Amino acid sequence: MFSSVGVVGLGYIGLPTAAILAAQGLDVTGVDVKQSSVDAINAGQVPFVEPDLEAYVVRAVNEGKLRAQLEPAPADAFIVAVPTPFLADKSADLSYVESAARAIAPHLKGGELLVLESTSPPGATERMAEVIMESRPDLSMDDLDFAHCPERVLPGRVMVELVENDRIVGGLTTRAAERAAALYRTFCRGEILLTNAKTAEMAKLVENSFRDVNIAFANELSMISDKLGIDVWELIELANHHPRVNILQPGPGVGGHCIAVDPWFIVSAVPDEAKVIRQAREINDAKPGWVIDQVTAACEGIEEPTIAALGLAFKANIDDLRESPALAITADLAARLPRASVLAVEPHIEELPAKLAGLTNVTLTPVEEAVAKADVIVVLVDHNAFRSIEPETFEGKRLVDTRGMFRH
Ligand code: SAJ
Repeated sequence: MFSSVGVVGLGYIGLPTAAILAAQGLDVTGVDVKQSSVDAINAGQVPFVEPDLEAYVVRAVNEGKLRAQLEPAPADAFIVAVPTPFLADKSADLSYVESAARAIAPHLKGGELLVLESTSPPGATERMAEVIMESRPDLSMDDLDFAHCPERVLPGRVMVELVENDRIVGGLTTRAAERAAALYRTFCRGEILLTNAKTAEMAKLVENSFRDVNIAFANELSMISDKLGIDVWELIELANHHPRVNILQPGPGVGGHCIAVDPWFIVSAVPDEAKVIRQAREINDAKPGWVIDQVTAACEGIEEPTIAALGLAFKANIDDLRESPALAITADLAARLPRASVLAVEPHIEELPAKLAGLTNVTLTPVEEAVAKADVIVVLVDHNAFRSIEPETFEGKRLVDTRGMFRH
């Protein structure tokens, strides 16, 4: 079957996949364009935080089953796990996928399986095949197998979910899907579901769009409820007693690198049809602006307000600040209200991120001190660390609670 695999892109998904394949006894070549990542991995180090991953990498490297390098080497199968960001017009940037394909092409002999794992717009697997065929006119499509197998793991639980989650495998041909399923079966104990490549690409995008649309509904309800003078949290709690209703929670906007990005790939592929999906993105993207307006209004009449911003992460109980609406709101408030003093509270970090460090009116402050000093408190993340705050501490202060943590 497969005795060697090349994994291109050694990030949050590629490195764990490479390490778990190596643990099954396969010879794995990990490829990354970043020399520092290559060096770190060959020294048994992991350049980011992920529980248990380092132990896998150390073992694989020591046993000679995993080595990292800048260029691909011949292998029975290749997995491409490179970033797919979006461009200014919100369409997917496939340039990393294309350059990975060009790097792999010279090493193909015929008979290889090529899997795209990166979250991709419909048609991306076909595009990857096209790029390979352009580089290797001596090979035909029948000589190679192309499939898409989207990742679905949750950061922080990657090594567990890689093994336990069900996987969708979509082939450009049935043979490709079956071969890709055989490769993933070496380590995956979940169900492996076979389909075509385009459906697999869409399945991943649809999962995250489903969540985005439902969060947008909750966010819209929070703005409607504010106008009508009712408590949105109570409203949702009551409505959710219906056996077929399950409304999500409003917040300051949608962050992270998946849910706020993936729906755009659908919108840019089918702009005329993807109306709800686009509208949901727009509602969620507009929510931080609404929160900023609420905090600005709460500061009215106070000449030099002290604002406590509780939470900077993109969701509760993590330290990940990427695409965080809480971080964007805090930065915008500090810029919009230069006479205000903004006390940023984030128990999971030790120093302010670059986006805030350059602002003279923002200081990273412990929660008790920030709440005690503040005129206005804005709750941006529902970290467990904030649950111990006594509601009496808020007396005499103005509160904008985007997470509904302190409603009573
Ligand atoms: N959020 C709300 N209200 C809610 C739920 C979430 O405002 O009721 C906000 C969060 O605060 C956060 C954002 O949405 O800012 C996204 O958080 P999340 O927990 O919904 O999702 P992610 O981005 O951590 O992970 C998602 C997951 N996808 C789904 O649940 C369909 C995860 O399983 C995927 O693996 C991941 O995207 C991915 O990599 O695509």
